[in-house]
Amino acid sequence: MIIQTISMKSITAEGLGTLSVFEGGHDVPFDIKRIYYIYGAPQGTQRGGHAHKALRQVLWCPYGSILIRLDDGHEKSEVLLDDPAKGLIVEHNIWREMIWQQENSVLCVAADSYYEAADYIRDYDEFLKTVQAKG
Ligand code: T46
Repeated sequence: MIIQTISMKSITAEGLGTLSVFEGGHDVPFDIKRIYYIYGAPQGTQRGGHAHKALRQVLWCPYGSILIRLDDGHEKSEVLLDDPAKGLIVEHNIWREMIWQQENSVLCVAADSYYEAADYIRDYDEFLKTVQAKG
């Protein structure tokens, strides 16, 4: 499985912290239509457990540490988001799980489409059939 990460442009001002930035269509390979974020989760929280039929997203963790498990139906991989300037591109047809390594870690997501419940595959066997049918 090819893991696509981005290293955000980061500008540090002495004594004033760091500003990190990425742009849709430039630093990530799609335009951004929706942003959501997940916070207030205790350590050990596991979310996800689904794939998307078409949605493409970039995930990043501006605070804390979150393990992202990816599965394309053939191969599994893991990426640790523990650097506010690191982004992970998650393409469609990838089963994902997110596991909070640290309480109050924040997961931010920028997506290429508006929310659509019908775009989710929440059953793992259905996911496997979908990706295996595509070869
Ligand atoms: C994903 C991972 C990384 C909405 O109403 N609008 C939205 O834009 C989103 C993202 C969710 N929802 C509703 C649907 C559920 O009733 O919020 C509830 C929680 O969603 P879900 O259980 O899918 O949350 P996660 O953390 O398992 O997954 C989320 C995204 O849904 C998913 O697209 O890739 O984060």
